[in-house]
Amino acid sequence: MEILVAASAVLVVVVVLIVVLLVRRSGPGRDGPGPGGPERSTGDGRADERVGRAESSIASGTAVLDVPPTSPGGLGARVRRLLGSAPTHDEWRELEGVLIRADVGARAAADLVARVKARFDSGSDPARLLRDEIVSLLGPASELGLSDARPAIVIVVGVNGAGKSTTIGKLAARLHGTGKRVMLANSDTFRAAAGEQLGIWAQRAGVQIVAQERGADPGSVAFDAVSSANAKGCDVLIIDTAGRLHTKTPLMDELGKVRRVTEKAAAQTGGSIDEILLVLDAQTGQNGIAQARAFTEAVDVTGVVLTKMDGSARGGIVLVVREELGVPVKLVGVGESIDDLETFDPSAFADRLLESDA
Ligand SMILES: Nc1nc2c(ncn2[C@@H]2O[C@H](COP(=O)(O)OP(=O)(O)OP(=O)(O)O)[C@@H](O)[C@H]2O)c(=O)[nH]1
Ligand SMILES: [Mg+2]
Repeated sequence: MEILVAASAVLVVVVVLIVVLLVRRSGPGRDGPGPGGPERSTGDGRADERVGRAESSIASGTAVLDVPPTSPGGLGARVRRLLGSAPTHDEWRELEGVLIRADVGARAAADLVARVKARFDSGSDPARLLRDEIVSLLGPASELGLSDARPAIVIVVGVNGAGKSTTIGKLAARLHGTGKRVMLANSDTFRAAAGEQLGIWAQRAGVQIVAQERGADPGSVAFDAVSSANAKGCDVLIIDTAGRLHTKTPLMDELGKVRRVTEKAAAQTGGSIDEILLVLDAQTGQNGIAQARAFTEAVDVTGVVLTKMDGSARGGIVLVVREELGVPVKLVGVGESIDDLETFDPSAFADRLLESDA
């Protein structure tokens, strides 16, 4: 009888122990939520995938150098996690990689890392330092420099579809809104519908337009437009040009000719070309630097307009353009409507880059 009671007591203890163990295993994390905890509970499949990848990299001993490229919390949060308070050489190298993946470009990335490293100490917030250095690399906000000549002249250049004509429409509306008399000139005599498209923008913006028949010499359109704008007392003439591949030498030479002819016409009216704006699509990535270099060599670009920043593009390319060519970003396109043009704000740009999913 006693043996039976003792055996039952042992059995009860064993069952209780098994139940306790099972409950603890199925509970919400044995050691609290941990870095991956909140993501799992969101039910976001991609987050689960990221956690999975992070766990497998921890298992393979590469956790530090193989941080998943789309960590939650954006680039800034990722930089904080990566560097901590005493970054190793490899972690600084990894920061360079993170920036390159955000389209910042190898040279600008190396420069930024060197700047952050020089200012870093154990109490620093690396994301804050990085943000400040991005702002400092971009330089102060740079307005359009339009002279008092009649007309002040802006030429707009860039590859096909970058957003030149749309930007011209928006810019015309903005200048018109400040009381300027604006004229547009269609030097894109190559594309069939170009004149019509620019005409629609002129109408929306409430400004004048000059155009010639398709196939006309783009240089003579620009030349005549300067005389016409001068005769009509216009304050600003904005010249649209055909989109062209920056690698096509004859097309780039043609652009050089438009600039020279416009300069000559401007000299006759006592003015000069005030701005040559290169329109860059924010989604372009590293090809943007090749575009910027070719256009700068052909026509001495004075500023960049970064378009399509209303999408998910980070626009890191402007850091490369600034770093390697010294050309400032002046305007930003944030949509397809006439009001969707903003003056470039380096601080806002840096904030956006650091908040972006890296
Ligand atoms: N979302 C968005 N779309 C834009 C922006 N700027 C231009 N676009 C669109 O980009 C497309 C091309 O714009 P265009 O202004 O015709 O480009 P373009 O450089 O003049 O093109 P080509 O004359 O053919 O070389 C159009 O669908 C525009 O609506 C922008 O800031 N945001
Ligand atoms: Mg166009």
